Amino acid sequence: MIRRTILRANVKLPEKWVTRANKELRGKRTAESLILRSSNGFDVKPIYTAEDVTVQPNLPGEFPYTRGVHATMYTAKPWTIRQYAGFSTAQESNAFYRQALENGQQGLSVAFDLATHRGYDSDHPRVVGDVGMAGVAIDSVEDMKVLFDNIPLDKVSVSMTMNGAVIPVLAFFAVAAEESGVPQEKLTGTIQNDILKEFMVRNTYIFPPEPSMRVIGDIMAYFKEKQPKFNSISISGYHMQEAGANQSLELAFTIADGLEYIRCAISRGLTVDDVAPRLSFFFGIGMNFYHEIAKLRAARTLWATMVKKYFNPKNASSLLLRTHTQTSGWSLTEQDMYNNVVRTTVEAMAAVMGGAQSLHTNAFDEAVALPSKTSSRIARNTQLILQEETGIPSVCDPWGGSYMMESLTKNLVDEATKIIEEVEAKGGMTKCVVDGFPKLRIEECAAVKQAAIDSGSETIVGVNKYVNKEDSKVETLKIDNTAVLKSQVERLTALKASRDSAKVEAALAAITEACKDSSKNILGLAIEAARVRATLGEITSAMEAVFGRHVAKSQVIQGVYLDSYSRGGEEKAEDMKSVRALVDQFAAKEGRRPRILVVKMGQDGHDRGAKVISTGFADMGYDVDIGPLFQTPAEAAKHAIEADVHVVGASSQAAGHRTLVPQLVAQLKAQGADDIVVVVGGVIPPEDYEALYAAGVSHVFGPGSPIPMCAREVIQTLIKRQK
Ligand code: 2CP
Repeated sequence: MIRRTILRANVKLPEKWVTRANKELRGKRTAESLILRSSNGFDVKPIYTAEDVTVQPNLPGEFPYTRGVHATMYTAKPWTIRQYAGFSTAQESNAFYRQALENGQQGLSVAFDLATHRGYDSDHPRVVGDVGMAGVAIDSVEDMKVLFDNIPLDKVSVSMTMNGAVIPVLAFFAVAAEESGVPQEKLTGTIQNDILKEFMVRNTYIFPPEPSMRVIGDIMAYFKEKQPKFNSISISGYHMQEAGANQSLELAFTIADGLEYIRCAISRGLTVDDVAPRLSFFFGIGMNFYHEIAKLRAARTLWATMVKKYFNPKNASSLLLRTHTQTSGWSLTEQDMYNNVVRTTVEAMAAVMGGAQSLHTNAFDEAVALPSKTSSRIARNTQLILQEETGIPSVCDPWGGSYMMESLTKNLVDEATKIIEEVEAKGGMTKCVVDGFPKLRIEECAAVKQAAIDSGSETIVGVNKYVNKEDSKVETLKIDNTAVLKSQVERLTALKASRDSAKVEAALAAITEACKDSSKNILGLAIEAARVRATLGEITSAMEAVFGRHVAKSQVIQGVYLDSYSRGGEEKAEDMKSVRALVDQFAAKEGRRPRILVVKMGQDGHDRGAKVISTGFADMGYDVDIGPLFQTPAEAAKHAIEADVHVVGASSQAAGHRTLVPQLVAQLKAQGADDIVVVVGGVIPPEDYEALYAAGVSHVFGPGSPIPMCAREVIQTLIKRQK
């Protein structure tokens, strides 16, 4: 059963104020009607007073660190400007990093392509559409050396967003540094390595949950001995927010994941103080300004309190929640794209007013493409302006003591505590992830939010209100996927021809053996394999031989979209009914409901859009089938034919559509099913529409397309075909 997360603040308003407010409102509204009840499940009162504050927080640097992990915070050292980037080849990404560092960036953050994330070498047939597209392609230590060429790894800290193929990537990094003269003990940075949230939302896992936790245990143990300055995990709520979680779910599941990682370390014979000081966090920062600041304050409070309660560490550093933050990618819109600069600035302000240690600001064009040089510069400069022009860093926890901020912080702590206790009662996050309850809670939140936007009850400027009718076309960066693929395949061929195959085979066999024997450390052996030039795909396969590859189950939630959309008013309820009537009309003639298969092809695991669309279409009477993640076009076509669908809807968030969708259409045709209508939705730049139509796609729905409109256009097409 799905339970709605609603945080009802103390909605008592001061009597004296209510009298004044009602007088001012002259009977047009009541004072109580000014309480904001937003779709994220939180109430915000129009006025807060001393009565709302039950706890006055300690100073920054004091338990439970609500006001910050350092006494001096940004007055002594501002947050790190750490922009997440990577695309195409290692050579191109290296040039980009070096220029960014020259222009004010302070730390690096590597984005790998989806093939690398999922443990495939660039020449694997499953990844033709993914190589170099959403990040940089890394197949071996040779690529890693090019990536960091002329970057001093003993001075610049490096974050790497890697979870599935974390073992080969860490191994390549260590060997690349070693061969450039920097020993492992001097390396500073962070590896994301947060596999639990991958099963909930991000989906770039490789192995099933239990062996994945074994891998994390190995990494923590290895770092303690050999790479002690490196943060062993970046426990990430960011992706939960991107997938639709509200602040309390994001907070609770992230903190609960952190507790589970400490338990994992303890089960390996480590102590809380061996690992907790090098656990770091990562939160998303969206447009809910006050709550986002409160969320970071609540996160520090919760972590310190819970780690003390469950593990009672001796080292105070074990209690500190240090966090990276990123402005919300989901809040960016394709429509009137320059509005995104403003959104990102507001979100960045919330992140630093909340006391983040490190920040990535999104580029305004990321709603449709990888950032261009210009948009990357504006994103970086947004942070430089906040640091150097505004005076914001000159005060620690500037909102501390505000009636509203202290009240919101406490509400979030209380609500998240309830959810964490629910998780603990179920046996912790690994168990919850396996039974799927966090994923469903987040998906439900996403459907409610989307319906509120589609119905107009929540405003998105330029999308559902104040729409710009003039042309505001923006030039976006294009990656030549075919050229990157060709260059990677050539590099792989040359590597394989030049190495000692017997040594590679022995190193890989040792990894496979270690996967069967938990007293051995897989990372240590992978470093040996990287030294003799084993590839990322080979190291992954050596592990997969024992661990297997995880296949997730997808479920469609029903009812919540309809419910939330209908709250947008009578006109909206009628709108849904009229789509439903068309669906019924089709079904009456066809003898069955219109059936749609929603597919995700390639290695793109971002499934928020696919899930929300499935819920919305199901609520409008469609029969919905969701394909498993990571299908090839041939597999998707076969699935569509076997499920006897009328429509295939391909959801694309990682630029794979240009290669994969034409292949899907061709596969349907080749398998004699060209009567199946193909529609595409997601992050599709306008200049790609024509090519998709030419390939045989019937509709393209870009970001911000309301679901009832999509459902209506699709059913109208099906009805036309019936005649
Ligand atoms: C900082 N320091 C201070 C003070 N401030 N010392 C005294 N007084 C102060 N006021 C010290 C710290 O203790 C630390 O030293 C050093 O300065 C560096 O500061 P930091 O605050 O730790 O910053 P950092 O090195 O940048 O580290 C920040 C994080 C780290 C959060 C701990 O984990 C990090 O950089 N994470 C980034 C993760 C990331 O980029 N992820 C990519 C997301 P010591 O270390 O000696 O204590 S993109 C993901 C995409 C979207 C995806 O996943 O798909």
